[in-house]
Amino acid sequence: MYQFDLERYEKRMEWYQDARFGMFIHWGLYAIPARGEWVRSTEEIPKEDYMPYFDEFNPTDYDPHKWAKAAKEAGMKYVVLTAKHHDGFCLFDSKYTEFKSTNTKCGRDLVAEFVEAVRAEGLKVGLYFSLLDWYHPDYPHYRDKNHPMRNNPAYGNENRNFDNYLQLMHNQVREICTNYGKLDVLWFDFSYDDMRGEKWHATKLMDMVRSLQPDVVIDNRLEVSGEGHGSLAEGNPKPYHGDFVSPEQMIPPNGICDVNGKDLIWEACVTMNNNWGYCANDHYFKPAGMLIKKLVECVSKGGNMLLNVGPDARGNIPEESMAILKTIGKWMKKNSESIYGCTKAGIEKPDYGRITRKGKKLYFHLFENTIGPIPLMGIRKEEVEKIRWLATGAEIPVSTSWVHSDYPDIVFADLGPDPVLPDDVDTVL
Ligand code: FHN
Repeated sequence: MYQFDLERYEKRMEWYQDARFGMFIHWGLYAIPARGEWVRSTEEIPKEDYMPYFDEFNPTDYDPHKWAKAAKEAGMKYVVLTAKHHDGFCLFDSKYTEFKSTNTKCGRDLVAEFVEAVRAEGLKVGLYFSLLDWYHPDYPHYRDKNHPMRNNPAYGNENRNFDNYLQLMHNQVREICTNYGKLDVLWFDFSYDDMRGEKWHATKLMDMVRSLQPDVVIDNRLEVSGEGHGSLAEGNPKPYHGDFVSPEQMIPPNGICDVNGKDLIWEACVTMNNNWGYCANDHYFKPAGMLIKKLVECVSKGGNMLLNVGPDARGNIPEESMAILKTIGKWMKKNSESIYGCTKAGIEKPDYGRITRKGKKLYFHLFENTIGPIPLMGIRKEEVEKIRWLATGAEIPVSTSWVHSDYPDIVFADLGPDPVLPDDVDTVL
């Protein structure tokens, strides 16, 4: 009978909760059509029309050391790569399929090179594995009246042996858990409708994963999708509930807790533009300052942020993404102390920004200028030992003049002239 081992769970989650910030990488054949990772589905591309991309795939610029360095310089502590996405193409040398990178012109085990490069930069290694597989003849197509492809008779589900598919899926998960060293994160994706839990033989799968990678951190998508919180949140954890909740393209308004109000571990996965996989005509990229504020928001609510890049068909991270990573890294160089190992502050969010906490230290992130002194709401003067600008270490003297007589629990930190430009996020200790 499955027993949720709280002590072991909390131990394996320590590094993950300290890390707070990771890189997601969506990369594969779909980088060639360059219209996002769902292109085969959304454009109803038959297998015979998708295979030319397989024949062509040869990412001559692929250098995962560059990717790992970019993640490290951005202040990211872990990197999660799509070892296999829904199109079924394996970036690793699976013996259970011919649809893999080692059978393309490049002939390389892209995952093997990736894990080696990420570890060389001292970062934690994560692999994403799709539960869906549009290439496998026994994977059923999702019948959806609102989706043209799924009503196409060519996509019928007759004569499919789902157990055959599950055998392949479990075998491939065993391969990635066996052949690539110690994994730090395993990111399954995703459950939907009745395709969840034991439909994937999830208990058996989780038992196998835990036997091979006992301390790997696993997401909750054997059970739910990006919207759901799953059985851990409902107080009746299933064997496959996973270790963290994985909200997608959104930051939960108040963090995530279970039915008893206990905080749950969560990670918001976020794209830089509007696509996970490379999309040549998606030129809207979220400003770096906004993404910094979103990272602070996640941490101020007790969560992580997994920020995505989608490399192109040659293996290069788009220039727009690299520029964003550099700007974030510049901010993190001065302010990462207010991110790593931090969590909710336990006091009300000020209207000018957000607060993170690490032990007895509070980090006030000033997202907008205030008129005059900055009220450190919810703080009593006698509680304040010192105030410093995090970026420079400069003292901001705490003096009685800052305790507002009408609001005794407010300490004003008088930071002198405007300290914060609209897009420049800075932090006062
Ligand atoms: O369908 C996938 C999608 O392509 C992408 O991988 C995201 C990332 O979290 N997960 C699924 C959608 O929820």
